[in-house]
Amino acid sequence: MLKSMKKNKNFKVAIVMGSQSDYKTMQLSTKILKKMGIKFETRILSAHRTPKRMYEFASKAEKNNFKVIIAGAGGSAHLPGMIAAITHLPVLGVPIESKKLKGLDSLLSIAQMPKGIPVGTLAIGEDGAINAALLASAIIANYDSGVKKKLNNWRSTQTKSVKKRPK
Ligand code: RP5
Repeated sequence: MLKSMKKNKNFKVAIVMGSQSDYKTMQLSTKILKKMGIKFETRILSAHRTPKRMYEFASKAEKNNFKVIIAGAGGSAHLPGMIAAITHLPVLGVPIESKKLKGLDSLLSIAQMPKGIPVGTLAIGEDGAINAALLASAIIANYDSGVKKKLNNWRSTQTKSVKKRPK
């Protein structure tokens, strides 16, 4: 474990989203983090409608003890990429399933980052929100044995729940 991480085990994950309308999807990330016992905060930040708020958050995220940022956005989904441009913290992007293009717009917008500023892009919609939280948990698990145990239990419960034969 890194010395700095050992000293401060107060790890937090940020779950940010472009709009209230994204919360239905992003709430699934919160459910997973709760199960893993990981502290998190949720915020509405829009790259387009509230750019100053987004900048304020991203520029202070490390100082505020966030270790991973999950960012959900839909349509012209610039939020994850803009946050990644401001902070070196890992940013996991969740493409929200938009009404008009079913999230393909969000996916391409989040995935097609220029080299140099990465965003870890997840699947469109609910699967993406769940997997972003599992991935954030896997990152935190490297530094927190309690989270590692919970994550491995969660995975083995999932494995056990898969029936051998269809009914
Ligand atoms: C994006 O625009 C948000 O992330 C949201 O997915 C989309 C639509 O926002 P609303 O018009 O529903 O507020 O910035």
